[in-house]
Amino acid sequence: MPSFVSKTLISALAGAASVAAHGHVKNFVINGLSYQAYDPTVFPYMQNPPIVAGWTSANTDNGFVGPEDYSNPDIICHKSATNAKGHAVIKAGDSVYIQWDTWPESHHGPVIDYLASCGSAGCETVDKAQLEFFKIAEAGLIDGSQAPGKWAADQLIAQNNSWLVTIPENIKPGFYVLRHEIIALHSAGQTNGAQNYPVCINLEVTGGGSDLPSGVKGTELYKPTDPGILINIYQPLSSYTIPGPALMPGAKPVTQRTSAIIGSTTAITGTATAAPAAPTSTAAATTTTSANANPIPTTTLRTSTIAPQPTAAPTQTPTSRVGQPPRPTRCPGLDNLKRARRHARDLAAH
Ligand SMILES: [Cu+2]
Repeated sequence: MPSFVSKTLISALAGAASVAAHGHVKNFVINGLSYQAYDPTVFPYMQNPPIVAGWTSANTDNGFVGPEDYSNPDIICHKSATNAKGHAVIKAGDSVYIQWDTWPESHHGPVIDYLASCGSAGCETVDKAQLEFFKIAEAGLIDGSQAPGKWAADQLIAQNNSWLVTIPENIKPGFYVLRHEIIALHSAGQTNGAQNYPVCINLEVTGGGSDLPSGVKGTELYKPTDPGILINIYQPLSSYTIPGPALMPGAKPVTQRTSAIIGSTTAITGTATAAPAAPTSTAAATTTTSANANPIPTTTLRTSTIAPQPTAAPTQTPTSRVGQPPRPTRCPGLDNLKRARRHARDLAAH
C-alpha cells in the first residue's frame, strides 16, 4: 500500500510540473514545407512580428478558454483573436501536420478540427463572428478501460506533440479558416472545468471539388453541459461523446503519423492566388528543399525560415499589439486534478 501511495504522489507531482507548460502550435507542415505559426508567447512582444497564417491571439500564458466562455467570441480562435494576415495554400485531399511545442501529460481529451469558409474576400479580413464551422475530423477516447483513459491528446503527445489533419478531397476551392482544437478534460468533472485550446490557421484550398457543408458559428459549437464537456474521466469509460456538431458527410478518419519536413516557407498574403494557377504550393513541395529556393512564382512568397526569436524574454512591457499583461501560467485545473486523483485513489482503496 505505501508503494501505491508514493506512486500516486509521484504522478501528481509530475502532473504539477507538466501543468506549468501548456502548449501552443509552433508550426504546421504541408507537403514537407513548414510554416511558422503564431506564437502567443513571443509575437505580442515583438515590434514587427512576422506575417504568418496563424491567427493572432492573446493567450500569452498558453492558457485556455473555459465553458463559461463558450458563447464569447474568444472560443472561436482563442482569446481576443484577430485575423492572420497570411495564409498557406493546400490542395484538397492533402494534409496539414500541426505541431504543438509541448502538451502536458495530464491534459487528456479530444482533438477536433473544423473548417469555415471565408468567402471570396479571403480570411485575412473576414469577421470571425460570421464564420460557420463544419467539423472535418475528430478523435476522442481511444481506450477508456483504465482511468483516466487513453485519449487523442495522448496520441498527439506520442507522435511528437503533433496532429495530422486531411482537407476533405471534395471540398470547394477557396479560402478557409482551419480551427484546430484540443479540449483538456482533467478537471471536466466539475462545471466549467473543461479547457479548450483552439487555434486558427488561414488556408487557401485548391482543387476541383464542390462540397461546402453547412456549419455553425464558433460561439454555438459547445455548451457547458455537453456530455463530452462535463465529464469525470477518473473512472473507467466505455464510450465518449465528442463535443461539437456532427462530422461533415463523408468525413474519413485520419490515420495519425508524423510528417517529414524538407524545408520551410512563409505565408502568402492577399487573394491573388485564388486563380487556377494556385496549386503552386504543391509544386513547391516537389522541389528538393532549401530555404533559399523560391519555387513559387508569386512574388509575395517569402522564403526565410523560422523568424528569429526576440532577444528579450517576455518580461518586458507588452506592446499595444495585445495590450494585456501576461496572465499567470498556473493551471486553475490543478487543484481539481489533485482532488480527482485523491478521489480515484479513495475509490480504488475500496
Ligand atoms: Cu492546464
